[in-house]
Amino acid sequence: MLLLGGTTEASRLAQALAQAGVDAVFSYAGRTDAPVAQPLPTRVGGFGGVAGLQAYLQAERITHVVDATHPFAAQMSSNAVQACAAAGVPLLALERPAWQAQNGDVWTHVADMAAAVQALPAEPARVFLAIGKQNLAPFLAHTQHWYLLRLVDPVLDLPAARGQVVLDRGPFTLEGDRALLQAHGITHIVSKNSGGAGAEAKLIAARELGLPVILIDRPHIPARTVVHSVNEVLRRLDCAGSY
Ligand code: 3Y8
Ligand code: NAP
Repeated sequence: MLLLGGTTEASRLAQALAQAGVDAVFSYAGRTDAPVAQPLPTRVGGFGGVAGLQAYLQAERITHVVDATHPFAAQMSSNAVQACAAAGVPLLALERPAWQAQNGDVWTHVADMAAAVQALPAEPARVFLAIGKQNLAPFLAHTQHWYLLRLVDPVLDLPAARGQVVLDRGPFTLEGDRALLQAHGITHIVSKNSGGAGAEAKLIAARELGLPVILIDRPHIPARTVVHSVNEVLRRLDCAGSY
């Protein structure tokens, strides 16, 4: 089995597969300097597009692929759909449901990053940009705002007047995110609708503090079989070894 990872759910599935003695390999893109170690043999780096992934599936005699990548890893997921179809290898996606607004949430849903930039107010705000290190430039171009950035690796810094970088890998805690929002006097949060428990703390803290959240919709991913739990993946694997 090839497990396309990089999320909390992928790490949980890796634990279950290792315990079950499944012959699986864990795959990271290599986006961070020192990703969390996994209890499975691990490969790091791209495959080289659809063709590269198809060649990998054939060379490694992969019989099952689980795509447990992040909902915003749309290119990887699209490549997996195409390469698995071409190679005739069953594909299963392990995906967490999108977050749904609850009482007290002050959410503005936007379609993409550009729309998120436009959704910020004209007057100066103190914005927690919890979107990682990509896509920052369009936000920073609006110089009236002060930005709090949370990154995994120390890849950039900001002058104090423009904002501050916090290095943290997550999964995050409610206590930690509430303290972060209060310590920096945050007035707005920008977040992807990642779903899952690992990134949810900031939204719960925002609800408690009555802070507005600009929530970016997930990108489109081509149709594939989707399950929402590690147990469902294992159940499908057990049934005659096919999905
Ligand atoms: C390299 C592996 C685990 C997985 C943990 C989850 C939870 C913590 C929340 C905030 C939001 C953000 C970001 C985030 C979260 C989990 C999960 C998740 C968001 C690691 C990891 C890799 C990455 C890549 C990284 C991106 C960035 C996105 C930071 C490891 C820690 C913002 C997404 O510096 C970079 O280039 C970072 C790139 C893609 C988004 C971006 O566009 O910048 N994730 N994150 C994976 C690989 O190489 O294949 O380093 O250990 C994994 C996790 N990140 O095992 O417990 O499951 O979602 N990751 C977002 O959701 O908006 C942080 O700060 O509140
Ligand atoms: P992406 O834009 O969908 O993928 C870009 C390219 O990166 C892919 O075409 C592939 O390269 C390579 N790649 C992506 N994930 C890979 C994996 N697990 N193993 C091997 N190669 C991979 O991906 P992304 O959004 O940059 O995400 C990269 C990683 O970070 C993924 O593991 C994802 O689960 C994790 N992550 C992403 C986010 C996010 O917000 N995007 C959040 C949390 C975690 P080739 O075409 O060369 O094969």
